[in-house]
Amino acid sequence: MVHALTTEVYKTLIVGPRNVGKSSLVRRYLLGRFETTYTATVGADLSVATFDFPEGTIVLSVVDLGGQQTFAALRNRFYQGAHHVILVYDKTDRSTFEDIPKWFETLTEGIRMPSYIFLAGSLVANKADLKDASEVTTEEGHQLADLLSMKYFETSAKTGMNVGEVFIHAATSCRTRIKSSQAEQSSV
Ligand SMILES: Nc1nc2c(ncn2[C@@H]2O[C@H](COP(=O)(O)OP(=O)(O)OP(=O)(O)O)[C@@H](O)[C@H]2O)c(=O)[nH]1
Ligand SMILES: [Mg+2]
Repeated sequence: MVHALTTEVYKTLIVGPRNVGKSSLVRRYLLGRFETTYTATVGADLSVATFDFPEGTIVLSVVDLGGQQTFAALRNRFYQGAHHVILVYDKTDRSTFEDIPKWFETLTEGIRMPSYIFLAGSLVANKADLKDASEVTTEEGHQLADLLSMKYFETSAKTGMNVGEVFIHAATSCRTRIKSSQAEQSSV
């Protein structure tokens, strides 16, 4: 039997405009179900995902932030110290895609990472199951992700498409980013 050698704890934020499906992605990943009715997240919902890798366990604390404008000040209080962000837009609502650079800017200011660590993140185009309603192309999504140095995913909280991949990437990228920046630090 293989015992985990280490347990590392990281914090990821799931952020983006209201109604894009952030809570639905978390619910799909952690509970394996989907709800069609929209219940806005009031403030923040906190949950934990655990990953057992051969190298050890990663505990990811997931901070799901309500996207409504009224929560802007409150959201800022959760940003600091995050290791990773999952930035979500709705592929069927172009205005949410156009808002992403503004969200990214607010996040990078709010997180206040030490200068030697880059913000690791993913750009997620959700509601990809609604193919006929798509208002943003895959190519546009990729281009924006490249511009922001984020990894691009197309997901559906409804079908579960790519949802596991997003959270596993969050866990593993926290580890590799932190490890490589520590190595760089110690080699200076
Ligand atoms: N078809 C489809 N609908 C989705 C998907 N993800 C979420 N929805 C629907 O979109 C609506 C909003 O989902 P939420 O997960 O509450 O959105 P949110 O981003 O958490 O919203 P706030 O908490 O207000 O920021 C709900 O009615 C969901 O059922 C998806 O992948 N496909
Ligand atoms: Mg929500």
